[in-house]
Amino acid sequence: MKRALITGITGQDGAYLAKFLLNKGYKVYGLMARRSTSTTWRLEFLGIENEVDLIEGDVTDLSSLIRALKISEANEVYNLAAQSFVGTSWDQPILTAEVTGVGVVNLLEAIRLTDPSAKFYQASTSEMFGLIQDEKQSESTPFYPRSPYGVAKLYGHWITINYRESFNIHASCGILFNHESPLRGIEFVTRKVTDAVARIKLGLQEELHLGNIDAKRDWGFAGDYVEAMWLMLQQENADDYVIATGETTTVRDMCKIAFEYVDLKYEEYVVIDPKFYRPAEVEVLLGNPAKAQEKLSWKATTSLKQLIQMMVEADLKRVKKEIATKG
Ligand code: NAP
Ligand code: G4F
Repeated sequence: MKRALITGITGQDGAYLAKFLLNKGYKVYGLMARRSTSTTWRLEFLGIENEVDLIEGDVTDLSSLIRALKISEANEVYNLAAQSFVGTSWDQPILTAEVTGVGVVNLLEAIRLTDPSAKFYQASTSEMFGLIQDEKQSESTPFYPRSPYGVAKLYGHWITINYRESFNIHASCGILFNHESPLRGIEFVTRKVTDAVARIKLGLQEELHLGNIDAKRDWGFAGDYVEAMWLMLQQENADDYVIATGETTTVRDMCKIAFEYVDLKYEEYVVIDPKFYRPAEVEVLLGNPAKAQEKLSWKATTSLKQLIQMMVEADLKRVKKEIATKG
């Protein structure tokens, strides 16, 4: 039986990846950071909270990573842990550097010290392209990060490549473009919108305050994207891949899709609030997933419309439940 260790298992991707690997017959371990309240709601949503083994640890604590690797004896290690919200990275740049950047070398060192034959996946990001240097970003597009988060991720990206080249570790980076789902954190724009749409439709909210709605993103479904992570670790040689849909849409048009699904007009509810503008913006992202398609036979299968509808449906269900519970 193959054994996997997932850092960030309580996050959106961690939960979907855990479910995907369980379905493939893996024994799944997850590194879980200690928090004062429970963080397992996503694992519960997918019905797998009792099927994964959770090990307490933190990517900033090397000893806990060594312990987690020894307990799990993982053949595959997926590093999904991060301070992943771009907005917060300007308020907590040092924490972001320590968790999202240095956390990566901690885990690589732990692998080097325990079992260098373990395969490693690093969650790199399209945010590294930032101020884009090519209209369609591919593996050869130069990076130009625009946030402390993007800068920290760039360190994680290059240190992963460096450990592959220095120590022959099977270490791959997935340069994933934005991917969303009903399990997306509420602070990210898609989920903020779909949650607001549900609340407005059910009479609990009147307005939705947003920042730069002219920004464009290449949005896919997280459930599709975790398969690409796994595929990378099944290749004979480690490599880096862009994972994207190849289509880009403005935040404005994404809002339109969400509001129209419940027969509302976004223009009547969205209020532009400079509070949500960023000190430096990534105006547009558009990925070229040709290499993943050719080498991994991977392709995004969920359209933005299907994705947003799935998210609105899930939020309508949640809000209705909330109303019923409150009486
Ligand atoms: P997410 O929902 O924010 O999950 C992040 C996970 O990291 C959570 O489980 C969190 O634990 C954990 N974590 C945070 N700090 C930690 C620490 N110090 N030690 C151990 N664990 C820690 O993020 P996601 O959307 O699933 O993304 C997964 C990864 O892919 C992240 O690295 C993200 O930066 C990257 N990425 C995401 C996207 C995207 O569009 N979703 C695109 C490209 C790359 P708690 O639950 O305790 O907070
Ligand atoms: O949903 P977002 O916060 O995602 P962002 O910044 O693109 O980052 C996400 O994707 C990255 C991959 O490219 C990941 F690496 C990262 O971890 C994260 O998952 O914002 C998307 C866009 C931005 O341009 C933002 O300025 O939406 C714009 N936006 C406009 N109003 C807003 C809002 N974003 C948020 N979060 N909240 C708003 O009110």
